Amino acid sequence: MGSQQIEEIDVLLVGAGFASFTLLNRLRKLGFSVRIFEKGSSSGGIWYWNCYPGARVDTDSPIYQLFDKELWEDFTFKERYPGWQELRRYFDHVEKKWHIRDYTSFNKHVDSAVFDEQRQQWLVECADGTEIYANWFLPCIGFASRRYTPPFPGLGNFKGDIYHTAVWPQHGVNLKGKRVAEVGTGASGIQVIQEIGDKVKELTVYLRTPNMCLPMNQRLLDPKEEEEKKKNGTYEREIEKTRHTFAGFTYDFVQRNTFDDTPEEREKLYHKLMVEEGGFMFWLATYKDMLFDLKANEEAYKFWRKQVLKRLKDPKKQELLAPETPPHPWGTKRPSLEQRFYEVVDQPHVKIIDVNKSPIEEVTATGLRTKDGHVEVDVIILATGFDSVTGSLAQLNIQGTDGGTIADHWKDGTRTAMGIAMPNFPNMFFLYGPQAPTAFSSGPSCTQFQAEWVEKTFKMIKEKGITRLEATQESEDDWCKRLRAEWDASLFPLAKSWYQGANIPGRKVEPLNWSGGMVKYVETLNRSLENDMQGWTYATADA
Ligand code: N01
Repeated sequence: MGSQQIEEIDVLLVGAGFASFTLLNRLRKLGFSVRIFEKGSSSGGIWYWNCYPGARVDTDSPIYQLFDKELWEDFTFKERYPGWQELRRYFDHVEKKWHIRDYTSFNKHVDSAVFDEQRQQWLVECADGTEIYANWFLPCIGFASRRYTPPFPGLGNFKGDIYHTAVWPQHGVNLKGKRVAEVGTGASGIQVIQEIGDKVKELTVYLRTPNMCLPMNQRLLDPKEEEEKKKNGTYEREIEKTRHTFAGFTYDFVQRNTFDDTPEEREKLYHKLMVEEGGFMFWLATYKDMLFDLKANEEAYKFWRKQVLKRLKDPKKQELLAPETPPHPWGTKRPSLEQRFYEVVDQPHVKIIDVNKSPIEEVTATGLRTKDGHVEVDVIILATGFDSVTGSLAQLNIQGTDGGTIADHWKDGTRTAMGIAMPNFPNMFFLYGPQAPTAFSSGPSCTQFQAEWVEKTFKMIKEKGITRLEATQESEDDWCKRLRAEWDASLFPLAKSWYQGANIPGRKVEPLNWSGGMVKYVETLNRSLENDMQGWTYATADA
């Protein structure tokens, strides 16, 4: 096909989740022609793929949604923490309200994108042969679109069924009465275990690092109460709070250090946060030194452990799931929110194998072998996570002006300008990706604050007639320096976490997320547009 026949568009968005939805709505209102390409057959982003048993979000209502009143005024979530089915219902609602389907092509797997200097456009190609020219290219593919499967020897020989939580069959799986092996205890693993634990015949959990789970304190929302909150301004106030907190939640660290309080005061605060309130408050509404000072962190761990031990009777499981010496400082790996996790795993038909002492040596036709023996199973569930944060973008063949791909750009380490752009990749912005607050934020907050900035930028693009916009090298260098300084001041480097790529053997260990908080992040983005767009180079049509 000759290039003259290829469709042209102002803005191409990749992925049909929160980020693309809000951008589509904003940019088309500014008069740009916009299209979404989505590789799945339906929208929802991560909530299309995340349909494993028990999958639900760890951010509570009402902030896990797009903040537009026209969306929330006639949609009410049923639970404080909605499950994946409910989130799909929400995405259907947004689709209808904003006519998203008219602008979206499903089953369009973007394979490559090359910047054409002559045309000042991206040529984007899909696996099915579709080609499109876009003036602006915005991948919105999240931080978890490249799953990770450990190379267990013999995995291909297993005669039963193997499922990865990231690509769970859309039609579901009947696990009733089955013997199941489950690997991984991140957010996905914890949810699967607590959901299937009572239904299966035997469950063997292969544990590498215990998750320092927090009680979710799930509850049904009262529709009348929610309607009242919408009328009396509570929704608006809660949403507004997200702009002023570290992680884009409605709550933030208390402005005291751990040892400013007496032991009794500390106990009271910890109890309130972990037991009474639940959710992430014990992580993100606690003393401001918890994630920066080891002694302060140990106090949090001691309290957390005491609570968990009360819920486990089996002394071996106590030591595995809440050891006296923590494997890493509390909260430096992502804590999961649990509902009955500890009660479920405490049952005798649930076994836990510590793979640090007994690594998985081989998967056989009928089960898994460690040095302690062979466990026969019908099903293996891999909740082993992702090539997180950078993997999503680096797996695509996106070529910049120097001919290199994003993976080439990052060969000596991840580098971005403010977690939203990169030099050599003009006219491209990515949302909810590397070096942004991504993993340290509530997804909708982060994406919407970034989208607000993109909207502002596109207003400027329109006003000034900008045809090419590129982050400067200085802007990237400066951001990498600041990011590293924030990271090194915290306790995060002390955990082998996916926050820094340490979950994938052989991968460079480096900070992948901005840990300096949402407020500083948004300020930096906004400042970069001031003084004739410092931090950017641009060209206009008449230049
Ligand atoms: O992935 P993970 P996830 N042998 O990387 C283990 C978001 N999310 O899908 O901790 C044995 O966290 C690995 O062990 P270790 C959320 O941000 C949100 O659970 O590296 N085990 C770990 O236990 C979340 O944090 C929601 O030592 C191996 C597990 O596999 C992020 O996505 C729901 C292993 C992987 O956990 C990722 O979550 C789901 C090996 N060789 C996801 N390799 C909600 O909002 C890895 N592991 C609820």
